[in-house]
Amino acid sequence: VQGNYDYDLVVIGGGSAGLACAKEAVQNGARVACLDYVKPTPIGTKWGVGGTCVNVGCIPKKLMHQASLLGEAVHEAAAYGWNVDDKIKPDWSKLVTSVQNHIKSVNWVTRVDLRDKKVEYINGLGSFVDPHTMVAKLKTNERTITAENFVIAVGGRPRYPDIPGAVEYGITSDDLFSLDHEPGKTLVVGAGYIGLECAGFLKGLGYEPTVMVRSIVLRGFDQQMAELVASSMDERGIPFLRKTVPLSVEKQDDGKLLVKYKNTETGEEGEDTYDTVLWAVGRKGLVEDLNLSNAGVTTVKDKIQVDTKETTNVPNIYAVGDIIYGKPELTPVAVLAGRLLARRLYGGSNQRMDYSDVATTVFTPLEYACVGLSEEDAVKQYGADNVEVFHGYYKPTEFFIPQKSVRYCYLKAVAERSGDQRVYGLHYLGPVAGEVIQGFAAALKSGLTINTLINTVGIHPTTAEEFTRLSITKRSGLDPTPAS
Ligand code: FAD
Ligand code: NA7
Repeated sequence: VQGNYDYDLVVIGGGSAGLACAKEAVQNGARVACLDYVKPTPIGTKWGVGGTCVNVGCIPKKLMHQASLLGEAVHEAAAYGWNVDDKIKPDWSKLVTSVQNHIKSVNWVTRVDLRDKKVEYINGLGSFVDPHTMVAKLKTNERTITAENFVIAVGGRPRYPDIPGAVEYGITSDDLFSLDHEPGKTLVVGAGYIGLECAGFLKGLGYEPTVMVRSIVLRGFDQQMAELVASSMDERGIPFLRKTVPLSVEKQDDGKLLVKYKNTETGEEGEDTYDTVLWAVGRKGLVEDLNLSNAGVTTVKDKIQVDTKETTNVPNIYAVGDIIYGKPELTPVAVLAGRLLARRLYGGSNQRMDYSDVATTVFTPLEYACVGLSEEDAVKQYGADNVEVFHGYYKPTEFFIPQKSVRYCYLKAVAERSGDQRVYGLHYLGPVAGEVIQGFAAALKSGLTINTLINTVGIHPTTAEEFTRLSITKRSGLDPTPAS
């Protein structure tokens, strides 16, 4: 297999997908190099190996979310009898330092792991010369590398809107987790999960976020659940500017940012000043630097289309992770797809990645997790007459003493209406949502039915047990609020 190439496999991108693929390929006997290169953001933020998840994604996000939940918990603790100062304030720079120290330790462990596993790590920006040749731009020079196979795992980076002042004065999630000053009053533009999560923890940390929503909240998610997430945030004092787009950002003499915006329905214009403007308007795939045309790889917008074996239109070039077109952009998806690809290439496996029924969580102050189909997708796929939705509001026991709002604690199971009542989708809004849904995801993949669900004995008192108590259907019109 080794032929005349420098490597059997070169992986471009040392993030969730690339690292998993490179390590697995080496374990299956391949000679592998992994390129990773991070271009600094417009304000100069940069980071080490490991990709988005570790450096500017899941990990720092979850830590800041946790910091925000802890603040909430301290306030609740008083109601539970703890003598705590209710004027507690977070120290942003301490938080950032702790988060960044953790990230640096993960970067270090990643480098050591690559060395131990004998993956050659090249800190260079890769671009194709032909289907078997790549040039890596290193700090001071260039290196030409040849390989039998290439895996493109370059991921994506946040977009900036095309309006005056966006790049000069705005930041993105790439900057937020290492910001050297308090964000203060923040305009979060974009209502995808990243925008909502950032707004959520900023509020919990005592800042004043506002979310600007162009059209709908959490596109792609179940819209009833999405609106409940938004309402629960609104109730916590996070305003939503609906049907609004930004027009420009200017820096005033006092250093504050003047944002002009427009309501897309009424045409009415408005403005306000903020300390920080955070763009969370989606992400673009990093295809530009790859010179894909030299290798003959075609793109769809800024993504790469692959077949069910993650092969691009060029037979020796594959793609995995966020860069592929039309698949969930999530770390565990990237990791598993990368690993399975390496096993197929070098381990004699035939197993393909199953991108369906991937569970996910939105880490807003009240978390939302789901697996399977949204209600609207189930209706689209099977027809309204063939779908039964079981739902209920519930009251987490631990919410009572601190008198937390139980208004938005809600869950539903979207199922087949007749027959075995196979469950198509589960949706949960409440505490520790990811922990609640993860196990149900395995059940759903194993063909969970409503009958099995309601005959499962719950763990009391938990919120997850509410799934075993679902009895009210939407179709019945009965009130899904609990009596007490
Ligand atoms: P990446 O991790 O982005 O890695 C790609 C790497 O390739 C990067 O280091 C990049 O700089 C490098 N690269 C790019 N071009 C080149 C080149 N030409 N040469 C060399 N190197 C190159 N997912 C979850 O599952 N759960 C979450 O809670 C979650 N939260 C998130 C929160 C935020 C704020 C963000 C931004 C993302 C979040 N994600 C989450 C998504 C998750 O981070 C991504 O799905 C995952 O990182 C994708 O992995 P990847 O390997 O495809 O790409
Ligand atoms: P998403 O989920 O793509 O959401 C982007 C949000 O930003 C969404 O609400 C968009 O509204 C909004 N948007 C997009 N462009 C603009 C402009 N120009 N002005 C105002 N608002 C805008 O991105 P995330 O950053 O949350 O997540 C990134 C990816 O990670 C996502 O694809 C996930 O799959 C994983 P819209 O609904 O389009 O009107």
